[in-house]
Amino acid sequence: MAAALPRIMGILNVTPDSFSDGGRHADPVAAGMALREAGADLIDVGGESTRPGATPVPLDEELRRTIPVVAALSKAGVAVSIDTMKAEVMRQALAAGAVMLNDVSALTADPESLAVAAQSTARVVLMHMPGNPQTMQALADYRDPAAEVIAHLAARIAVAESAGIARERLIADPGIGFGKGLEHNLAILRQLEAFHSLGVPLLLGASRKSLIPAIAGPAPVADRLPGSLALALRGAEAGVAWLRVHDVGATAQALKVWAAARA
Ligand code: HH2
Repeated sequence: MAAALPRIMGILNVTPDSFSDGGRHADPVAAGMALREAGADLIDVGGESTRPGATPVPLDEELRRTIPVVAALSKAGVAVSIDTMKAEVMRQALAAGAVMLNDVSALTADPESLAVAAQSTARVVLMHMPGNPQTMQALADYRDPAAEVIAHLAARIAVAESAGIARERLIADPGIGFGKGLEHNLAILRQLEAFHSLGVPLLLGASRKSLIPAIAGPAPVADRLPGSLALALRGAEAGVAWLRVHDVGATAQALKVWAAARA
């Protein structure tokens, strides 16, 4: 029997400065519902851009942006994850109904986030990023990118487990574009299967990222759907459990057609 298709995490950035959809949603709740209609299994709500060099957002502002959206979508029966590095945002998002915590710092940025995650029953995405969004590109230095990212994620999984987060709740993500140059991203994508050695489901977030024009030539963010689909299918081929994408309907179609046309 063919392996299960990846599930789709639809991106809902409620930020003025996200690299691809910043400031686009006049009504974020309606935008989230539309992503669900288009085939998203879960909506990832984020109130702080993590693009290289992005300005950190104060706690109050991040709460103001995200919590009403998490609450409204959860109330409408939509599964929601919260994309944050702040324990208090996690805490309030969980209280508002979030079922997944997505932390690009793998629960390192805030000393309280391990405990908040441990006390919840939510799924937890641990992503690889060296340093933080301000410093990560300067830290893009690897001899064997895939092996080093796997080792970092294995260490974070061990820390999470010792803090009381059951392995069954963990998801690992190589963090495409986070403190990585083109060659590093490509090495990881080519060796994606090796990440299964971590023993937890995998998530891939490559949608609209700058490796696409770096590979294929200049394309503004709005014109990166073909490359995004190619990367989503690479993730599916490698057996990732989750794809984090902006273009939910197009990704769902690509996955269905790809799966049907395989043996
Ligand atoms: N990428 C971004 C943000 N959060 N979370 C996970 N788990 N994996 C990723 O690859 C990932 C992520 C960056 O993309 P986006 O949300 O579109 O932009 P921004 O950070 O500028 O809001």
